[in-house]
Amino acid sequence: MSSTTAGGGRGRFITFEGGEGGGKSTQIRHLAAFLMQNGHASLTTREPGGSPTGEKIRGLLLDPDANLDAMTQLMLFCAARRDHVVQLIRPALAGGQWVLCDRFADSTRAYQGAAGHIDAGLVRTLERAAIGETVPDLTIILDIPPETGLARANRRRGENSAADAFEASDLAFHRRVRDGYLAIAAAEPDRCVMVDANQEEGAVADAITKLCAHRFSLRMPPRS
Ligand code: Z5A
Repeated sequence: MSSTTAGGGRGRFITFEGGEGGGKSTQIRHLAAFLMQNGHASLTTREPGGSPTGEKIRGLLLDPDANLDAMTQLMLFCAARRDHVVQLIRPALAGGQWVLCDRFADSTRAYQGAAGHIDAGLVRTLERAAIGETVPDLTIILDIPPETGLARANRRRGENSAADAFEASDLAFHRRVRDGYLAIAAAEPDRCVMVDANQEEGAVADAITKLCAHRFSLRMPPRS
């Protein structure tokens, strides 16, 4: 988690979503810099994790030896999210910070719901219990073919380190995750915007900068 100084006014809540290796962390860094140029302090955080207790739960969730079934994962993700929202996200937004979160409730819909085959109604009930009114102002879904995203993630991890519990899932699982995100974007077009992540890093950053400048009336950087 990292944070810059508060700039006053109401904070905005922006979440980054998508399959493995889409470049969420990379793009969050670009957006935080752009927001800073516009005088908006931001808090960068992630799920699972973000709060001290959430990070402890993250250790359990990503442990490849834990062998958790999708229902156990669902409950742990929601417990971690509740703590994250209460301890970190709400106070930051109330203090005027913009919160940039690497994954949030849509990850649960896509991974445990669409890919893990848990009933969508149950996923949404637990989502509401976990987040209440703390719904993102904007969700950026970085869309990438799973083969490409997994190859990026493998390169970053290196050949000698073990995949986490989700990276180790088969390609069919990652395809269902992508389909899940496509369905979320189609169902909530005001909140969710799909961005093509299968392009060069700078091109993805430009697309996100333009999107946020338009959505939140921010100044575009001068052309270099
Ligand atoms: N999960 C879940 O099941 N349910 C939930 O409710 C939640 C999560 C919240 C968390 O893993 C796992 O938990 C996640 C879903 C599940 N697992 N999966 N799959 P994590 O936090 O360890 O990892 P992640 O969220 O999946 O992040 P990531 O995909 O590993 O990375 P990323 O943030 O999207 O990408 P990145 O780190 O910015 O970039 C990855 C690499 O690609 C890196 O080497 C970059 O330099 C490179 N990169 C970035 N952009 C580009 C472009 N444009 N071109 C080429 N290369 C690039």
